[in-house]
Amino acid sequence: MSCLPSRLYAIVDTAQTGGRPLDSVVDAMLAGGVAVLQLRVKDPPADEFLRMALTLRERTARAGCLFIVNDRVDIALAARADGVHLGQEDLPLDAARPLVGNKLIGISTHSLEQAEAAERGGADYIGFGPMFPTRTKETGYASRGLSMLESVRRRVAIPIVAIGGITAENVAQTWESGADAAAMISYLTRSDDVEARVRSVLDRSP
Ligand code: 3NM
Repeated sequence: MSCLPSRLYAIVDTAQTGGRPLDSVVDAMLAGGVAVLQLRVKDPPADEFLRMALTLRERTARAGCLFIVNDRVDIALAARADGVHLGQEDLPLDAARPLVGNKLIGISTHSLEQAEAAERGGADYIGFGPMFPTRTKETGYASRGLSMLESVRRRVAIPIVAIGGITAENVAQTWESGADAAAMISYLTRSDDVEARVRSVLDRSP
């Protein structure tokens, strides 16, 4: 049983809301049926990050949606999130686990070795990417592509969340190549109709 209840892992990035209030973007995502939501805020003051996280915690709880905080264990705990997502340069998994207890920990990975290390270290799921070219984040990696995703799938048993450049057009390929879920930022939010974008992805979900 995957710890992720949906094939779509939506990320709301405060730099990618097109100037709209965070709450309205999130409400549109939830109205469309998002069941896993991550809050991503780059380099914010902690008090601001926490305020946003608390607002999203309330909204996601009401909708029965899993809520994950990106990068920051302290904010995830203070906001009573369901989990935290950590990059390769964030707090290491073995330091985060005792703090987080049985909340979810996801680890961003970009290679087979990193994916295997995250599983060995007790991650609940991994992100794997960038699958395709993306302008949302300077990852420092070339596109990993579907065949690398298939290789990771063969070697790792925990849920895989594919990320990077995923849209309604290519999402099914990521699921077919072994991703349990697909993470999306700009495809969902770079639109006037966020709810319709969410539905367009979920409608393709097997
Ligand atoms: N992490 P979009 S790619 C946040 O490869 C992030 O780990 C990546 O945004 C990784 O859906 C990425 O707009 C950006 O392409 C994803």
